[in-house]
Amino acid sequence: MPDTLDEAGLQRALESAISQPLVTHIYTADPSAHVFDGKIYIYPSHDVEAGIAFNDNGDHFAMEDYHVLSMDSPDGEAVDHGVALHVDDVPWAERQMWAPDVARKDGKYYLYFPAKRADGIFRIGVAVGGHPAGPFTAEPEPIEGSYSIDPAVFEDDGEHYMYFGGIWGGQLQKYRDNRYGASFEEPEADQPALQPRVARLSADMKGFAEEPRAVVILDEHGEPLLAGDHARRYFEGPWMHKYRGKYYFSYSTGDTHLLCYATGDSPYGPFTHQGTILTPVIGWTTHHSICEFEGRWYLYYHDSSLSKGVTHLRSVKVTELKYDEAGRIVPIAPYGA
Ligand code: FUB
Repeated sequence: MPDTLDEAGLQRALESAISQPLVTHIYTADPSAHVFDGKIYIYPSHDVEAGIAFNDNGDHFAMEDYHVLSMDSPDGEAVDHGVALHVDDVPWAERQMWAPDVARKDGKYYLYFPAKRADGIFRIGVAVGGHPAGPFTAEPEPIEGSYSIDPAVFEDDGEHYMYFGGIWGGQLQKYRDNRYGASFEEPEADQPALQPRVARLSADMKGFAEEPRAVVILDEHGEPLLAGDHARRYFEGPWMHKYRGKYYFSYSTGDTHLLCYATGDSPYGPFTHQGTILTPVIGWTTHHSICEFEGRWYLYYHDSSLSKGVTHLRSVKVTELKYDEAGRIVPIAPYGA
């Protein structure tokens, strides 16, 4: 359900929505949810109207700062803790503070965020704070070796892994073997799709401990998904969680507007595509996180229902996520079956 609904279709979708925005006083998107000390903290993008026309480069996503939300439970009230980091306080960044994430280590909180430098290239930065709601102080330089967008950090056995990357406006197609090439583009449809990246973080959480590796997503025959397989190939918005000992890598398919997932036996993959988590929402983008709270699982996601379909003015929502006996995620239809 991209942003092509007529007024009647929009109205029907709004009335059948399975959940409501967590907050309505600001627009929020790209929610990364974590439980710290029994409380849920949500790290969203903060959408704003900058008056820039829609384009495939994503220039209309002109966000300038981050707000942190917290909730005592998934059906509780969401509290906005105010500005946690502003682009003016990031020495290397000029604009477009896109989807962030946070990790905790040794009592400190690390906010990871993509932003564009003055030359228009996305890099990923880190800012450090003493409280999950911030404020955060940015490091003077972006993470060495980082590129593209959508960092998502996952802790496993005391190590932290950052997944990242997004195509089109997210610039992932401009990189091969971690090197930028102005002439690089998406592969042809019959070639393997572009792959997200993963890198283990250094002990101080401020850098990569290794060169980023490609995250391979396989089809049911054990072959890498192809670039032309738009309903299954990776586009942006990675997330990792672990359920019953398996690693679940989930992501957005971008131009086919699905959240889907693939499973594997290691945080590095490979992962085998399994199916859909969330069918299309109102608005072009779809982006999520998955977190466990008191033994139940929740999907944090966004749509553009509050703005009546304006694709860069989105609102974060939450709904319960269920698995079947075999560990398959039960697909969710955001506006009912
Ligand atoms: O919010 C800006 C971009 O839109 C994010 O980085 C993408 O994942 C998409 O949701």
